[in-house]
Amino acid sequence: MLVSNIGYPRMGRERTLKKLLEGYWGRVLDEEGLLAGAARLEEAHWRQQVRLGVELVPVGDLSLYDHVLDTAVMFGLVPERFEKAGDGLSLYFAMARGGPNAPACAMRKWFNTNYHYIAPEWERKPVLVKNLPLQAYLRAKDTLNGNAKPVLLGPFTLIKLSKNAPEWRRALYELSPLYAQVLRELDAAGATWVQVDEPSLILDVTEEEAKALAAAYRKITEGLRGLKIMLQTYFGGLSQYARLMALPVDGLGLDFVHGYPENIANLERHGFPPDKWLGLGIVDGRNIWRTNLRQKLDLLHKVFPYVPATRIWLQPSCSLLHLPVSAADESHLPSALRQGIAFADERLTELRALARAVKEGETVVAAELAAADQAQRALAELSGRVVPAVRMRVSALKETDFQRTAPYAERRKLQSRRLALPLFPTTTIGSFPQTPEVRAARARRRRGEVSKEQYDAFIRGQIAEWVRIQEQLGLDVLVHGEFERNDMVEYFATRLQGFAVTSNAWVQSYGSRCVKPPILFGDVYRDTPLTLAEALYAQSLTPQPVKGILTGPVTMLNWSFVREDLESDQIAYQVALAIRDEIVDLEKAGLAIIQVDEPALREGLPLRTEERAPYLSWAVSAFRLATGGACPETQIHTHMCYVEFGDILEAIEAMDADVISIETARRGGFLEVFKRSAYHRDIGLGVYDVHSPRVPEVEDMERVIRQALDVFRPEQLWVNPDCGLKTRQQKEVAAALKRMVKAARRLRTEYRPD
Ligand code: THG
Ligand code: ZN
Repeated sequence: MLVSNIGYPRMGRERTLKKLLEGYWGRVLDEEGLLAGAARLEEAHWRQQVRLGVELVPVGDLSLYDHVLDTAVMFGLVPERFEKAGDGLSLYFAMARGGPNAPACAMRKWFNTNYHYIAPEWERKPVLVKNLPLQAYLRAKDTLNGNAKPVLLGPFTLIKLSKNAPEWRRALYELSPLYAQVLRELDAAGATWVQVDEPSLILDVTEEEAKALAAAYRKITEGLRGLKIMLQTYFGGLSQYARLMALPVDGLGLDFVHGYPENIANLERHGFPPDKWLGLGIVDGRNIWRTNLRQKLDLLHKVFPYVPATRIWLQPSCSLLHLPVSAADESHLPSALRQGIAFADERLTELRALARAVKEGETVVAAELAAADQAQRALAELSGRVVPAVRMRVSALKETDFQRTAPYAERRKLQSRRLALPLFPTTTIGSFPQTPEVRAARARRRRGEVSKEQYDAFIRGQIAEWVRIQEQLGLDVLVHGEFERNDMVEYFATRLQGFAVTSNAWVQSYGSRCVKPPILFGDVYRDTPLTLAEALYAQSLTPQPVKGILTGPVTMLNWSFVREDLESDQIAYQVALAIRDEIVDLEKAGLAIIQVDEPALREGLPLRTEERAPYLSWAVSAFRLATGGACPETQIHTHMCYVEFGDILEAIEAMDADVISIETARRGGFLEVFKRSAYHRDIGLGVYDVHSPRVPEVEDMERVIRQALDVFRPEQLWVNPDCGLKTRQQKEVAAALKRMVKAARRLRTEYRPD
């Protein structure tokens, strides 16, 4: 039995890779400096994994931006528009981030994680440009000796994640000889194992696809002398297990955490090929709770009848890319909580303990087992884990709590009378630029260099300035600007009971960008208002309506590390009740419009179709519970980003918000979806793309509105940028909004209300 890893967090404990990349992009570091820095980081990660007992160390997993992009470039899948982008790093980063006159390749979510990959585009036939796993293997050989396991994204998944790939059989046919070449070169260089990642195999794979894969893998692995293939799947169980276990590879990596109990059932029903190795994903690579080692030993004993220990590698359920590096940095957490969590390094330590328990007997690791037991107990007894009042409130919920007190049509009348807004009302999504000044003030407050009073006064100054700017621009519905918030989820988590915020638990989101997901460890409730002071202050400065901005319950869950001892719906309802209380407070203070953002509602959608309906059911209910306490005269908005919403339009309707704004600027085809559905509620049109520094023309925005008028009635439409403006420059924002208001006014004179 060997301890194996599938991938290690790239950024490093001090986010070294982020600093290297941003240094390179900001031209304070040259190419040589970047590559040397990355090589040092890579080697440090290898040594660390060896130190922690890993016997098969993944190499080639430290990508400079994204491993899917690496694979695309390796096979020459470079779109025409990057012809002038040079080669090497400049081409690579142009594809990731955009180059002169060449928009970046699309960024998409990596399965149901918070990691984003760059989607390959097939404009030409793939060719083998460079053998990246071979290069990684040669770099690692001296440090790791026989323990280096090169990692490579497999052809099936590469095709599934690509844009404009040819018909999949043809694409597979084109790629097979290239993969064969990559593997032959690794074989010749003396590599013993290669990990070929095929996470797409956990999706709904057809029988026909499974058959075609067998032929492709036969071609890919033909004539290899010593090199063995571990076909690695993760994020779920295999629905085509019986066919896939027969693929001509030497090992099958299965996820027994997110694919539990499906993969156990697969073993029991179909057995395991006696000539193959099993990569047994046994500790969680996605969530941070310390492993119940005894439970996992039981699991191992269920596997042994089908696979002997000598043919098993113990692994995390997936790459550790999705975890922070080390829980040792979180010593400020309550000690029971600190003891109850495990990040990447602690996961590897757990694997070693499990392997020793099997090989040397449980007494050898008695101390580890006892500590894990103790941690489970401490976590269960953690202060705040169970708050009876919260449990009682949730269990007493009635159907009417999930409903507004008046139907939409009636609310609409009441709200339009109260608000008396013009046709095509203008607003923004909530945040205004987080200038260096704002960030510096927050940093000073964090370090205790300024008092709370001084900091609050600074924030009030920002709010006042932007209320004045918004009035001058002529916007109809104002916002306070969110200057007090860093990441919205982290901000709300610091103010809610039941959440803990970490100090260094960074996880890569895309490229050099990271997030620090809060830990939802206990029963959630609100003991003081979350946003009231800032919203109220803004409203006190203006007669115009100010829109309160809150983060919805589903997004709070999807962007946090969430406890596993309570069902998701129950947790979501707790968060929803806290938000519901805040809405009531905002209402009492006189706010007439409240937006509850759910940017992550779509991304929580389970990968397998059969799990989607139950998810959407509780997700929609949680939103309805959060907003159901608002009186009919209060207008509830919601906002969603990056939504492929064609498949959840019914759920969006069921949320029963009065107004919805969707990030649309980069999505053709969204009008089609709405045309088909005869959507009748108000909709905030994202009339320009906030992710581009370009200031749009009045005519561009006018065109977007006119196109929408083919599908919507004028009375349905709001006019706004397609997302928050926190990453933009102050000057750009004012210029763009000025033109946006102008576009709305032009149309207003044309379409007077009847
Ligand atoms: N918040 C959280 N998760 C998210 C998003 C978010 N997941 C999806 C999407 N938005 C990812 N987008 C981003 C955008 C910007 C950044 C991270 C993820 C970002 N991060 C800063 C960085 O890495 O420099 C760190 C910010 C900080 O200092 O707090 O800019 O919006 N939870
Ligand atoms: Zn958005």
